[in-house]
Amino acid sequence: MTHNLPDLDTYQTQGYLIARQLFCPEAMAELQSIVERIHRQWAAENGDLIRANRLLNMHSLTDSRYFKEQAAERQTLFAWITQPAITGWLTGLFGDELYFHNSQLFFNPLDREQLPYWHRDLQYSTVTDEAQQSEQGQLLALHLRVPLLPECGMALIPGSHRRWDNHLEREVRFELNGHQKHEYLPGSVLINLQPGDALLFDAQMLHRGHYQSNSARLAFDICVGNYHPFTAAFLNKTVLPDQAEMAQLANHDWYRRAWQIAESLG
Ligand SMILES: O=C(O)CCC(=O)C(=O)O
Repeated sequence: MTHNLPDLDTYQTQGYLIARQLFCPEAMAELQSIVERIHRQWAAENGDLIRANRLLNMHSLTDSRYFKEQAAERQTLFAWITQPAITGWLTGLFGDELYFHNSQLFFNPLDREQLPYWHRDLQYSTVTDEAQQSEQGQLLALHLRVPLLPECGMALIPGSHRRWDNHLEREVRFELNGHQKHEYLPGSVLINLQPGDALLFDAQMLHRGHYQSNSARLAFDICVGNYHPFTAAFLNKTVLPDQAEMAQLANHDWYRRAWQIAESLG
């Protein structure tokens, strides 16, 4: 497939890009069968945690714990993540310092009344809001969302990757002065995606899920970025291919860089 992929200028203005039908149905079917199996295993092992914490996502889908009897599937998933349609596009946009950081899967909460919440991803880490704000220009933390089902599942505030919150956004995000974190925020856009599409967005822009108009949701997010101590601290070696797996990959640059970062952190 040849594509006119959205460009860096648009990304720099909006903080997100949509590539329509980047993946063919066969590629989507291959991803779907692996991801759904991992999700079933995780859900079967974590029922209490899912209910207690009202979870709407899981992470680390490439962890070897999901492939004890499916070694070939792990190889397929690593190759899927670094297929040329993805690495070619992202390297063209951001250069060749990118590394694979992790993956996540987003689904609907069990409680269909549960409301989504505006956030910037590092908000739920130990990095202070002030530190995040001052490093905003240095951070490149990206999600490449690959929906397995049609979804109208993500709200974003275009341009919020280049600035910090205005007064209302801050009050909503931190639930100050009677505001709630799910409230409508002016300027937000709701993103419609079909299987085969890809949504690239800055993890530090203002965003929230959108659950209620999707009867089901299953969105696989590939997390990549450039090295920064705030995000690299969360890199876990268990999600990376081992040396034998790396040797079989046509393109292992993102994983090699991840290993270099992980080893440098000890
Ligand atoms: O899709 C969702 O439910 C929310 C996604 C999100 O918050 C994220 O990707 O960080």
